[in-house]
Amino acid sequence: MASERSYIMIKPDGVQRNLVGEIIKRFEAKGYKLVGLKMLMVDRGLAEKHYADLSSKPFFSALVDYIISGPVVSMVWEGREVVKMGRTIIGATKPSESAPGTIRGDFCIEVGRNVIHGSDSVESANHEIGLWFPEGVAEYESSQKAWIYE
Ligand code: RTP
Repeated sequence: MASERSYIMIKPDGVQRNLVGEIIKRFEAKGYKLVGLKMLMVDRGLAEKHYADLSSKPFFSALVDYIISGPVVSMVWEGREVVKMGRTIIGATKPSESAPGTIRGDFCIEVGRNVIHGSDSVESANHEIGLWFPEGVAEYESSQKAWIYE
């Protein structure tokens, strides 16, 4: 059975602020396996689909403008409970509430520039991976597995 997967995206501010390596390092060091990675300029339609659940929010159009304002780094990470633990690594949505040691707690100040996205459930992860990686992700065995899991 395939391990759990999460869709993780470094938003345009994270790319512009040179946080790509730092963010990848944190997921790698935890023990997760990178199975999808690409940089792209997001078109408005894809950004609107990704955030469709928030379309009635007052900040929706600013959010879409932000996501399409520069390149993003789209990733799929795999591993046990990666959705829940990925959200823990990322920290609370509002940087003012995200703990030090989390990505948002360490690297940002405003909710509208919060550096990174992570799927909030296994169902939304599967949906988002289909949306962002229609070509599929890499299937391979990691040599580290026996050193990460019992
Ligand atoms: P994300 O989807 O980006 O991982 O964020 P999230 O689940 O932690 O939070 P969600 O409520 O889904 O919000 C999505 C993104 O919308 C922006 N936002 N702005 N101005 C505001 O009050 C506000 N609230 C949310 C943030 O970029 C948030 O990550």
